[in-house]
Amino acid sequence: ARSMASEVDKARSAAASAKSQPTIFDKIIAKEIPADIIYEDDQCLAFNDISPQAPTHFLVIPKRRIAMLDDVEPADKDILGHLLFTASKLGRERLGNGFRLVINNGKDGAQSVFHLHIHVLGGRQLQWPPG
Ligand code: IU
Repeated sequence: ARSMASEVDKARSAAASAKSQPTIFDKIIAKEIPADIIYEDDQCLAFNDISPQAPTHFLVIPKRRIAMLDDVEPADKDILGHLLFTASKLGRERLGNGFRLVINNGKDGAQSVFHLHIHVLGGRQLQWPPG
């Protein structure tokens, strides 16, 4: 039982340390690698997704890294509100027929980049439920 627990602890701490590493999105924020940036302010950045899943597909991310929804705290409420507001504003400006916001969280949510991001998708009729 003790060694099982320690394997579980190791897996947990590996996951935690992966989550604590900067991602490619930090390099995009720092303009160290190029991205097709469509909006920027002091708190957030929006750029077109490199692998679009709809005619319009961009991401809205906080400049201060939050890895995932699992990690959000009461102190993050302002930035969470700002991200949702900004995604909505850009969505209604660019996608007059409607759009979808998505945040993937963790393994079952199919999250691949551990820097919180809101997907904004539109430009075609989206289906429900998602895959
Ligand atoms: P996810 O929610 O973590 O599954 O989505 C990550 C998204 O980031 C995904 O849609 C990628 O195509 C996108 N992306 C990107 O736009 N630029 C990059 O350099 C990388 C991922 I890495």
